[in-house]
Amino acid sequence: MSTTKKIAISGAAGNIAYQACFRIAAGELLGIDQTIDLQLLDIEAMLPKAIGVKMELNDCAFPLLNSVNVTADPNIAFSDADYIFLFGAKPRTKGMERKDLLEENGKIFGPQGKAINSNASREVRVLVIGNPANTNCLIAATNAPEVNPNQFTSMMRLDHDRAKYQLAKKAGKTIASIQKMTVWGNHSSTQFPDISSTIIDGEAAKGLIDNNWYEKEFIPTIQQRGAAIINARGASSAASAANAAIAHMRDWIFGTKKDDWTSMGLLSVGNYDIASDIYFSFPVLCQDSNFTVVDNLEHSEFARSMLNATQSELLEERDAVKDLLG
Ligand code: NAX
Repeated sequence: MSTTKKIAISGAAGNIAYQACFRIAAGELLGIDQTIDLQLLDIEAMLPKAIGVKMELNDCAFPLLNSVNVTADPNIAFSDADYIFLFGAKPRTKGMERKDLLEENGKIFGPQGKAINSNASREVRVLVIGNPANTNCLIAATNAPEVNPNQFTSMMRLDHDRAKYQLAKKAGKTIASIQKMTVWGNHSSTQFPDISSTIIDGEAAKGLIDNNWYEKEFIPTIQQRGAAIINARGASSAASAANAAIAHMRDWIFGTKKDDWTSMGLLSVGNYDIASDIYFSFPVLCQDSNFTVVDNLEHSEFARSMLNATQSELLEERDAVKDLLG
């Protein structure tokens, strides 16, 4: 058994964290030989609820769970943290414009970036889930100048997994038969779920799947899936989001599967002619807590227009929060 790892979770009293904490404590992130300390962060008003989560975690008597600490101070929550899940964010309320949401949440992620910069392990890996996740990630990373921006990523894995399921269902194949799915861009309705390089049971998906279904049904279904879940459940995705967050971090740490890749929001440095200095989702290969962008994929004219649309939205988001960037 190696040294205990410290995992910080913000938004600990919220819905996704409630689905994630127990699975992480059971060993689903780092494996059954790794002890962990959980460092739970929420706002002062939500601490009683977060303490309730801690009580339940203790009641599970998880053999790997060394300690659980609850705090409203990000400096304490991120202290020596090896892995950080930033779920905590303000929800969009009635009448709130997208710009207001960006500003409200930007105010959370700037100070949290600074707290990571001052307190977290130098090897920390940070996953931003709280929306608007890509731009919150940019804010957090730019406020942590002593941490490599590649140690910050934003979550696109739920979109990626949603796309795999819809494609497998359409093709009448298993999920395991789908490889090399990509979701590009922003975690929003402009995202571009792309099957041009996807393989189904060893064959190119494009040759098996009707293009009209792909463009007219598949893409909008993935783009709108979050809203469809809210309509069905009366609440936003929680268990599937927690599952995606764990899968994202696990692949980042331990590596993507052979002959496959995943989708992650990461700092663009101009790959595929995407503007730099936005957190944009690309196909990535992961190994030993690092990633590399999959290069040399071809884009049709249609694909390029989809990439441009999601890039434009991220550039607008970046402009809207420019005062909050470190
Ligand atoms: P909840 O509203 O249930 O929980 C959010 C929690 O964050 C609350 O307990 C709140 O008090 C806390 N919080 C607010 N400000 C905080 C701060 N400054 N520091 C620490 N905690 C703070 O939301 P939940 O359903 O758990 O969703 C969390 C976030 O994930 C939301 O922003 C949501 O939009 C986003 N999502 C992102 C997804 C993605 O794929 N990137 C998918 C799922 C989800 O919609």
